[in-house]
Amino acid sequence: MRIERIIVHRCALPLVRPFRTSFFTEYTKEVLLLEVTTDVGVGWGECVAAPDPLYSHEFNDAVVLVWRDHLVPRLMGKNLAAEEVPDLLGAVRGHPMARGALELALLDAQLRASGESFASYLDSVHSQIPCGVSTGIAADDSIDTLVTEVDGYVAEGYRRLKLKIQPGWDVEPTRVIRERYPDMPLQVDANQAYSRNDIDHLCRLDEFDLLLIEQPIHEEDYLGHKLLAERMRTPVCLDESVLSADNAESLIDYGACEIVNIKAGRVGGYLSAKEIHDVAVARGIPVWCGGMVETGIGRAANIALASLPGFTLPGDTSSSSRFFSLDVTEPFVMDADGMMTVPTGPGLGVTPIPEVLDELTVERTVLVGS
Ligand code: SMG
Ligand code: MG
Repeated sequence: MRIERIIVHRCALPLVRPFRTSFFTEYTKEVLLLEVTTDVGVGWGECVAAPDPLYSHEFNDAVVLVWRDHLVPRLMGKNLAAEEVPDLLGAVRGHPMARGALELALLDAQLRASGESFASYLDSVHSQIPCGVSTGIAADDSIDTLVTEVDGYVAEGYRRLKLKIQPGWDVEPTRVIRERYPDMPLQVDANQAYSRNDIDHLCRLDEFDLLLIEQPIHEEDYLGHKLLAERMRTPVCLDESVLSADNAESLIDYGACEIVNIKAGRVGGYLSAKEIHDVAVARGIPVWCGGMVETGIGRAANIALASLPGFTLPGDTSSSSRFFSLDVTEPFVMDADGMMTVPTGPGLGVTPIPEVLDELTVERTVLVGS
């Protein structure tokens, strides 16, 4: 496969409600979609970076520069298979979201040409997956607002709830939701908002019978997570700390985590995501598919990934309508039992709807070709 043209579509999708985490409140999803034309056809990729470097160091303007000056030039003029992308880009340090999006677009093009679905390529074992939903911190700091939002998700059929927490918004909201839904699988995500000095406080969450606590402490504090895991009954799950298969193996064997959140963008792409899955399965560690408020392009890929056998916990694989009234692809719709059908068409099985893409695009940059 030879790359002939690359277009970056910078899109802005208004969110149905603000998404507030311990580090940021998002009102509009600004996303870079990559359209890569090759001699075997077109492929699409989504970059999960945001406009600002708050979830991780990556951000959209930097991604475009890294693509243009460092990553794309290493792929040009070569007859390549998508599986060669990680090695071809290997000399460049960091920027996993940027490299992952390029790899995804080339995988999509390659699979469309061969007629195979992304799920089948990844060795999927399920045609449907159970869905969880991530609930932000209430924009007005009100537990009533949280309850209204959660009630809506439960009525829609979600099989697992995740609450975003931070100091001052943790024990009480979790208690209210647990008392209201005693049997609902429930987990919390702090996005690094605590430190190893907060272990006693975090242990107060043990009484709520949570599935897991996600990334409570700074991403580089492995000892802090290990100490917490030794003290807390609730399993400790890592998100931001997990960057590669070797790093996942180290964190698991060191005792810093008991469950792994897999997000392809964070780990450099779906091939690396699958390696992490395999490492975790070999150690009996459950994994689940994280989300980065993806459009239908990234959502399709995540749903395929979540259908691998080691994904034994529901992922942040909600309906498109959880975030968007208008998605760039046909929307993903969870059924009333909280299950999502895994796409079966060639490649990702979805493409942007041209008129909708036009409507949502705020900038179009040609990186290669004309
Ligand atoms: O796509 O459902 C989704 C979002 C899930 O909470 C979610 N993601 O740390 O896990 C996480 C956060 C990061 C979101 S930053 C935009
Ligand atoms: Mg997280």
